[in-house]
Amino acid sequence: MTQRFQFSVGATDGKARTGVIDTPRGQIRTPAFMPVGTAATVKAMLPENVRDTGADILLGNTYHLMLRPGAERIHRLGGLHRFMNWQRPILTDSGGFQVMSLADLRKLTEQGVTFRSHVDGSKHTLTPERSMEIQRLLGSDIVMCFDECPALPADRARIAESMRLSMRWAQRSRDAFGDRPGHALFGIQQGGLERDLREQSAEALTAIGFDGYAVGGLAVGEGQQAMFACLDHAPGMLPADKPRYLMGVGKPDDIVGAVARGIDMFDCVLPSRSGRTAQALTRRGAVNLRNARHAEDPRPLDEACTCPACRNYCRGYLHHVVRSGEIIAAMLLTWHNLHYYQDLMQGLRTAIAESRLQDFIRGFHALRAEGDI
Ligand code: PRF
Ligand code: ZN
Repeated sequence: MTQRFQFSVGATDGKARTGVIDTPRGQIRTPAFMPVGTAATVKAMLPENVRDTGADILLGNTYHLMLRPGAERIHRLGGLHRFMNWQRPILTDSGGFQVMSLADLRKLTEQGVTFRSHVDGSKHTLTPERSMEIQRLLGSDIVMCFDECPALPADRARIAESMRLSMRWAQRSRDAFGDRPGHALFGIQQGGLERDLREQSAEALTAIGFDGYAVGGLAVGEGQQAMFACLDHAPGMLPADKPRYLMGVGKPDDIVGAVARGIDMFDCVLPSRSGRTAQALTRRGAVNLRNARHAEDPRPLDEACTCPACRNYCRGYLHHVVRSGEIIAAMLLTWHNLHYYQDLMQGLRTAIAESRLQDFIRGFHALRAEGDI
């Protein structure tokens, strides 16, 4: 097992790449999807079953874990990997984005952000330095810079000022992170939909130097067309020899379009969250198992899927446990959705390796256009 953090590109197909990130806790095959384990659990799943779906890495959240149970407590209990029984790589988000979307009474200054917990109203401060300390206490393998993601729409002056603040925080994050062999620090590009601001952000981050680079500030309400227009140029501004991570994305078709534009890593609550609201994501699009049309359907959710929900149960059963509010409904649908996402990533990796990504994407859209059977 290597003690180093290292990204190597395998094959390319157009702007898309396959690769491997080597870490002391194991390999991450890219393009990669990271299931979200916000509160030290991928909700409704045992970690060994998350691995069974094909996940190489999970995402955790500084914001949630600092509030409950606290970073120092997790550290005393052996770190996040031991605490939640996931020994493979963990990437942690830095907290700023979650503060802005979840916390109360937020106050932003050059120093950082103070806020009140959405859990119990207690007062907290996050700075680049404290975020780096929390992510170190958690034992995160891939640490994210502390940044600010402005809500869109926002005017250009506001986006520019926010991006410059995030770049100053990126330098402070780099300084506070220090040198930690086997652990990686990723910078986060900001700049909204403004091409020149994205350029300036990429230049600032590249000058500081990171182990990987995220495209932040997208999927915040701008729509897929605008996001893809930005991704037509943004990934190419970031170093080709480092992983590129599109934060908080996305729906299956967002991921496919972003991979074709040069993104290597993704995270999104969609597969796990929709598994708890009766929504299955399949090759033919979304299927709501609450719908009465499934009540006496003896067929599996997806005859081509090898997950336990599809191998062992019919649509009529899944409909029944959804309607009855049974816990197994969330377990089975989350498992299926995560399995579907990992199958999609494997399909993308293989297609890129075999130089047939455009064919794969055509087939992906054709099956979705047919709709559920
Ligand atoms: N910054 C951070 N986390 C994020 C985002 C960001 O811009 C986004 C935007 N889609 C999701 N999560 N730190
Ligand atoms: Zn399935």
